[in-house]
Amino acid sequence: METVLPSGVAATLGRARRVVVFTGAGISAESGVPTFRDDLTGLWARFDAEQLATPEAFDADPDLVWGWYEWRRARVRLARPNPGHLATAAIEELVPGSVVVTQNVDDLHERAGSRAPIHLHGSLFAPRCVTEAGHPAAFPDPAASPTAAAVPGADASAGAASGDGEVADPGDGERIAPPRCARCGAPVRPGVVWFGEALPEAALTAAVEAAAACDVLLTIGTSGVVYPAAEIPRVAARCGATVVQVNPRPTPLDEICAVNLRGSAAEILPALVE
Ligand code: BJW
Repeated sequence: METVLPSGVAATLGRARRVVVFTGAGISAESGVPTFRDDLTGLWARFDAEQLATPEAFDADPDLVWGWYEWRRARVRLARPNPGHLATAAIEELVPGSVVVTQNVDDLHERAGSRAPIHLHGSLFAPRCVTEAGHPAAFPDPAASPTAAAVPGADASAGAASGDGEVADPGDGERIAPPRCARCGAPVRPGVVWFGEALPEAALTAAVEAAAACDVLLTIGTSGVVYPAAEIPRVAARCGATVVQVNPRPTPLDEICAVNLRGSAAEILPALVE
């Protein structure tokens, strides 16, 4: 494959009318949010995400799973958008027909200024009760708002790489009992999509439609192994879009990408919008 520099991709972006920026955990890594499959420190060293991120795990040990999500939510609140998130928002400014599709459950795209990112796997900030009605639940603590304004120390414009707060080491697996739904008394669960659960239909449909209609899809910081999300770049490629990947390591998506930029999102994405 010919070597394409970020400047070549920048020119392609400059000509594009519709861009999809498809992101995974890697884009938030430099904000201090651990990825799922390549971080052998902290939380992920002790717990297997593919075991804990399941309805079965919550049924078996709700306090362990709720405690794990509370730790993650606290960590995200202290994190700040990094230059990769900010460059993603800049791409939306550059190409008005852009759509951000994220697998991430953090709110760093929003805090970086992205308009309405499509969250395929839900949000850490949208707990709901476990019943079919899924009543939205309040956060257990009033300070836990997802918005930048409510996040102490969060300053999207600064683009700092990581937050400056301390979050207790998660390795202890602190158990926290999930709160009860104010409306029906059922336990509250995290508002995320666990393995074996359907993705939110409207989000998935919007993501597939955007991928099918775009000229360029950037796939950023995802291992590309979790379906159906991993179909999104493949849909774009099948429909004739130029697919560009930003990732320090190879992934199964390499084969469908016209360009593979090996490196970190926080370093490479800003170079695409300079
Ligand atoms: C950097 C970087 C830096 C590092 N810069 N890059 C087809 C085939 C096989 C299996 C399936 C299939 N279809 C469905 C399945 C089953 C399953 C699945 O995909 N399993 C596979 C793992 C085998 N899928 C499901 O169960 C889905 N549901 C479903 O299919 O339902 C069917 C159904 C229909 C109707 C009714 C009922 C059911 C649901 C999937 C839900 C995934 N949920 C999670 C957890 C969310 C909540 C939480 O956060 O706890 O989502 S799992 C986890 O993986 C999370 C992520 O969004 C997702 C993807 O991970 P991601 O973002 O790619 O992170 P990593 O860590 O894997 O990769 C990070 C990358 O960044 C690496 O490549 C690094 O190199 C890179 N990186 N630093 C740039 N600085």
